[in-house]
Amino acid sequence: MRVRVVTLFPGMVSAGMGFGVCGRALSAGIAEVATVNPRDFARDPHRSVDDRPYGGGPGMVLKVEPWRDAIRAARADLPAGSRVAFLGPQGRRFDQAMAREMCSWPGLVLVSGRYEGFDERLVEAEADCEISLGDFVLSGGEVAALAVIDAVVRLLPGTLGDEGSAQADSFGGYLLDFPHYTRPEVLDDGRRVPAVLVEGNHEAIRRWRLKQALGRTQLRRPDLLEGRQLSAEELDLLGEFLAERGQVPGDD
Ligand code: 9D3
Repeated sequence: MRVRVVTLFPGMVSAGMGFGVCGRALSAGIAEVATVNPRDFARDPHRSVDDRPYGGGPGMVLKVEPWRDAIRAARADLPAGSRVAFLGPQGRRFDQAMAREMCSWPGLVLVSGRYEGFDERLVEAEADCEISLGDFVLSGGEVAALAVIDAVVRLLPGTLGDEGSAQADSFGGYLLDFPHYTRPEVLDDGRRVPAVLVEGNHEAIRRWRLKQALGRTQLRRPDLLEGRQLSAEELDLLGEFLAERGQVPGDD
């Protein structure tokens, strides 16, 4: 997969690449990430990429021409069927389903804004989609671009070992993870690893993990369970989990 990030701060993007699974995919040639700087497409003597907002108000608005030319240059470098995604707080909330869809695109242009955002006509003319990471305020799109790249690249075939892909799919991917433990079995403060994990009964361990995953999901992210049809075993385990805590679904 080929990715271009259009940004005024290319160093922020390159500094975040090249580590871990993402870094390995880049050096293995599974993904390729480059930056395009709209500053290089500014034509005026001051090389301006932003200007004052029509209608007044604070801050600056990103100008159409240098951004449009940078996006078109990025796009020209990618295969047909590539998409342009703008990053911004008005976008659709990014999720795993979007990451899975994006990893089937041959190329991706991520447009990272700064200041008050883009001239709306640029978005109308150039965007195939708009992505937000959620309801919080970033100072620009670069960190969001890194998050999207990380989520997409780790799904590309050949990027993860068997270990990773198996783990990603534990319990179908619709539950929060179960808690994990490693040595030592007893900490200085006396807290122990749950006995079932030490005893080694694989069926008991599977049921304990599924129960923890269900219980934590119900308590922390009930939205993930809404509209999910739980199996008889899952309902039993969730019931046990909540009973042990003296809680019933919908209690909090
Ligand atoms: C202080 C300016 N805000 C007025 C209410 C609007 C605003 C403009 C530009 C807020 C943030 C930004 C910069 N944000 C991003 O580029 C961004 C972002 C985000 O802020 N939150 C969640 N996801 C994303 S993706 C890109």
